[in-house]
Amino acid sequence: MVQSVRVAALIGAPTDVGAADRGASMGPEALRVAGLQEALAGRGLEVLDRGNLNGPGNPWRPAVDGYRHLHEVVHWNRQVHDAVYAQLQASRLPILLGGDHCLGIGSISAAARHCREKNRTLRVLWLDAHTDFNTRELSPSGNLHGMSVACLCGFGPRELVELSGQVPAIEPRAVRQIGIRSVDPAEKRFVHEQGLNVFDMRYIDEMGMRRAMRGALSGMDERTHLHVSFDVDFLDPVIAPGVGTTVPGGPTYREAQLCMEMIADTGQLCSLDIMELNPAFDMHNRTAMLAVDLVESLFGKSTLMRPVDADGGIGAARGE
Ligand SMILES: [Mn+2]
Repeated sequence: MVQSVRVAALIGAPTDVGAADRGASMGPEALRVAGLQEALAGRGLEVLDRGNLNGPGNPWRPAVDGYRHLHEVVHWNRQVHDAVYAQLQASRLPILLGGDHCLGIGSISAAARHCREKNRTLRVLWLDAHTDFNTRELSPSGNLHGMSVACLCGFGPRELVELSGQVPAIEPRAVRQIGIRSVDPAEKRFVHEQGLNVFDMRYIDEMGMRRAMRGALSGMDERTHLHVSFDVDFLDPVIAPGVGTTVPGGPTYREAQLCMEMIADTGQLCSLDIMELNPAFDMHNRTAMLAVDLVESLFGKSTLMRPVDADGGIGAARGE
């Protein structure tokens, strides 16, 4: 299948107002330094770098009424929503360079608005160590980067929940979460109650990444808009130390590559977030370079040409 969108637009959102640690604000530049634009161009995409969005600094205050920095988080998410939506309207593939994962609210709200207008079905793949399904009642910290998916599903502060122009922006059944291994106790019950589709590490351990991805990508058709929200802490910290909230026991290099390659095989990736990269915790920008390497696979880089069988499985690689 040929991808319908071949022009990608990079949108930097240099902020960490939703995070537990400072430093994700340096993520966009680290991804550029690691050669993201060149890598995408190497995959045959035309790449426009729209530069960075602007917004308030990080006031580093405690939670008020259960939320930390709500005003700042709303400001940044409005910027992100408008920028991502504008690129989708222009038939480009927006790539949001985070920034912490609270910005997934703005990005996915824009995708949801776009899909509604174009009569397309949104499928969100949330690659993350965390479910990000907290509310202010459930969250131990009040950090909004742990509440993104709940906000998108209609649970959260009005200004964030309403961003897409409809509440909820998405239904839980539009989401597939992969790589999950850290969920707060009360959040766990809420995930279950709302019926979120989660392929956690136990599932990946027992069934393999291939089965998880087959499940996560099942039921799509030609009208599906696939949005990938890639939190870099999805990856095992042994290979990806450059994030604020490392959780041991994540996907290995090979598992992550397979995940990205299987998404690429669908040919339906229409929007992407690369989130939570934190250069303050990284070593020689290696996590940024790994993220770029994985994004290449996400856009179809593979070792050899592979025939895809009718079942969606692959045959042995052929070198001709
Ligand atoms: Mn996250």
